[in-house]
Amino acid sequence: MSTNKQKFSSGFIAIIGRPNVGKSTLLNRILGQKIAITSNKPQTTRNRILGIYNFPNGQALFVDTPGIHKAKGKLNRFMVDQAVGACSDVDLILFLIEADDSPGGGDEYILQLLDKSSVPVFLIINKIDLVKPPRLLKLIQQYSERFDFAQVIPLSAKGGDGVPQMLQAIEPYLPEGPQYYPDDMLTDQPERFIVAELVREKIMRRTSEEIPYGVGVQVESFEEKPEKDLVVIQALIHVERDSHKKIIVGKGGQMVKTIGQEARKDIERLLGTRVFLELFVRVDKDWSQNERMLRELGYSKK
Ligand SMILES: Nc1nc2c(ncn2[C@@H]2O[C@H](COP(=O)(O)OP(=O)(O)OP(=O)(O)O)[C@@H](O)[C@H]2O)c(=O)[nH]1
Ligand SMILES: [Mg+2]
Repeated sequence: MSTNKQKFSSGFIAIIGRPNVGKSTLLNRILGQKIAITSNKPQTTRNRILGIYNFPNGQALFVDTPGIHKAKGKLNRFMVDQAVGACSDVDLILFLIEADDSPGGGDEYILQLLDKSSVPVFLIINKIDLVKPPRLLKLIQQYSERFDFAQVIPLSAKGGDGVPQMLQAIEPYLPEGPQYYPDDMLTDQPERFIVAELVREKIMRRTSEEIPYGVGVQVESFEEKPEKDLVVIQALIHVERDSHKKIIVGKGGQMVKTIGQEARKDIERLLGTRVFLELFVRVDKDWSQNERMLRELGYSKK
């Protein structure tokens, strides 16, 4: 091996923060492709989602996490555990906040977790498109007084401003290490998982109140028909109540049809083929409190 060969570096980077601050939007922006679902409602993400980003001589493994919040109920406790658990065994933590918000109790809870950790933390101030510079300066000052951040980076995950600068700042924090995944891989999530998530995203975006929080989606069959450039997918939407089923199905099946059409477009883009998507809606009363159902839907560590 030649001695002047450049070293390769690689490492894990957790993206954490309160719900709805833009963690998943940032992951998608870093990758330049949508692998994590997003919505304007809190608690959209429920699992850890790995995104693989390649530098010329390094590989950064970003872990998007559910928003950290006061969890009530089994599903929410699973979500928060996923996020908190993602902060150990990483090389860097990106703590995301929103530029148009002020420091509050939710962030203080996260800062107390960070106090106990020895991993370097970047404060990422997202959504700078929503504020004027003086506001930003005040926020930087308030947070820097409270915690010793390795770096403070303002950006817009949605518009992209500041994201290249963030990536540049991250690279030196990657320790020397192997290339964990091939160059052309974006995530280790199975396609089936992302497909189910895309269906759930459309439901998150199309429904309101408690309905989106009681929805779980499962891909039941995924059949590739390469000779027809087609994938045939059947997915099951679990809801908690009859009244929720009624709303998701909609008048004359109109709502579930719209959800299916919107999800199909994203799935076709993801898979690069034509997709035939069939959706079924089933009532599983209070499934989100049921250990067996949680496990089946991937919301359990066991
Ligand atoms: N204006 C503006 N909106 C943004 C920006 N980044 C994200 N958003 C919006 O913020 C909302 C939440 O984004 P998500 O990426 O789903 O947030 P999250 O932190 O992953 O949320 P959870 O998964 O629920 O914890 C969405 O409506 C995004 O479009 C940004 O830079 N500017
Ligand atoms: Mg998210």
